[in-house]
Amino acid sequence: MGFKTDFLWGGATAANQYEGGYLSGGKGLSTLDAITGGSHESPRMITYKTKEGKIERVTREQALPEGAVGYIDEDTYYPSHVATDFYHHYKEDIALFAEMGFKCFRMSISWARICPKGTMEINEEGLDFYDRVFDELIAHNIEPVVTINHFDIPMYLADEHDGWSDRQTIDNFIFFCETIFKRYKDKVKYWMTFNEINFLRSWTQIGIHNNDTQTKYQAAHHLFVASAKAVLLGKKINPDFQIGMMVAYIPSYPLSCRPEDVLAALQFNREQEFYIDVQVKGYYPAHKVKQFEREGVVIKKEAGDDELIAKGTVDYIGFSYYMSTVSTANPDKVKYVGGNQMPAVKNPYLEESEWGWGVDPTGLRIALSSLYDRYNVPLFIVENGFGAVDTIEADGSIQDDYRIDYFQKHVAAMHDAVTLDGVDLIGYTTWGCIDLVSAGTGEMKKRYGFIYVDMDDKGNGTLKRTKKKSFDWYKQVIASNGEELAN
Ligand code: P53
Repeated sequence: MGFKTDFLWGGATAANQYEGGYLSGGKGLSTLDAITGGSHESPRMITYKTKEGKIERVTREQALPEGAVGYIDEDTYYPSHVATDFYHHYKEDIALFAEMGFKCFRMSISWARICPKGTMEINEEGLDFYDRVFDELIAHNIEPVVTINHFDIPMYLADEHDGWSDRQTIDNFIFFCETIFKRYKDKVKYWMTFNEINFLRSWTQIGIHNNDTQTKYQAAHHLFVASAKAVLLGKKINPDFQIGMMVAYIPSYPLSCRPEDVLAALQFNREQEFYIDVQVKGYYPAHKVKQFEREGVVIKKEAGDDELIAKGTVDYIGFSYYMSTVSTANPDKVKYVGGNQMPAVKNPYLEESEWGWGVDPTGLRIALSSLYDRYNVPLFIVENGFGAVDTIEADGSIQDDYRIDYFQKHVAAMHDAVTLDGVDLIGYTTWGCIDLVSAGTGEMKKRYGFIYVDMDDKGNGTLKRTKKKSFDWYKQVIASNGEELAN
């Protein structure tokens, strides 16, 4: 026996990287509408206006001055504005997903499309857009899987409330959740609250200006309370809802068997597992409480927060898996390589993508096993994939055998985790099943899709869709429920 008969095969996307239509149909601005493209060498930049009216830029890792507001510069190209235009191509795209045999499709709802300022005002046209998308999916027997919030926040909330550092953002978010839960309760069953909650990227993602540790962890606490409230509310609205959390899982290996290296790897892994602990076990783990004490981080909690977090635990763990990493107690002694989230120690046993991500299918089996052993709840791989430059051949075809190779190995590792380790895996959605904007670099040329979209890094292109070689390969994988992986 291999994968379950109702295994959720599909693909994954996010509104700000795929949808476009950034001002269409009454949508408000999102923080990500003010972030430029970038590349492997040059970071994406946030454009903002200072209190004094000066236009300036910082990277996502840097703080914005107090009182700064997001700004959109007329001469600058912002990839989210058109992205790959799902907004106008959803029918065509969904038909292609159906042709591949998708059982599910992961997408996110743009908060600023439903609540333009993030406050309690609703934009009916935004709700109507997602109604049409869900209806189209359902007509093709594709189960929608919805990320409630993927990497952004309405710009107004970031600028006027300092995003998630303000406790009131919880209420605004819950209003948004209530609106979409009620509206789509008979169309959507699978939800997850915050995409990659362990990557708390300052202003763009959580709307905070000052990104010191204290502010970040206070914001994280508000995210936890919001997630717990969303779970409890969702279950009231429809007890059949399956509501998960979502984490970027990058398992880390010790560089050597030196106990100090092993401890360094444990500490690396624990930092991401902290977010799972809170949302799955329902409490802050002891090591985090100790770290807060040591570092003078004081989390302001309201009465009842701990109970809420304990009660509002999630149904499943959704996670992204792209790569593994290596930890050492002597970071100065080693070479650092790519990965656009964190500097990583090179693993000599692995090959890397052009963007320095270490390709490690066995790491996926390790991830699945450690997560299942530790939490014992269903797992859902909601992102996995290979970002690469694709070339169009003279005959118009795209021979992406490197992508097929990556997926073959990862699906085989999943198969082992299910059949040999007994992991309860409910689904697999490959990242960027159709080409979209890279979150890390803002590029188009870092492509993940089975479907090519004619669009470049500067925003030129016809947006025409073309099937790559991997399109038929994935179709065969789904048709055989993950048994036939041959190219
Ligand atoms: P891009 C870095 C490391 C692991 C996951 O990433 C990451 C990132 C993003 O910088 O994010 C997820 O586009 C994320 C998606 C993103 C995808 O991985 O940088 O949930 O939004 O596009 C791939 O190649």
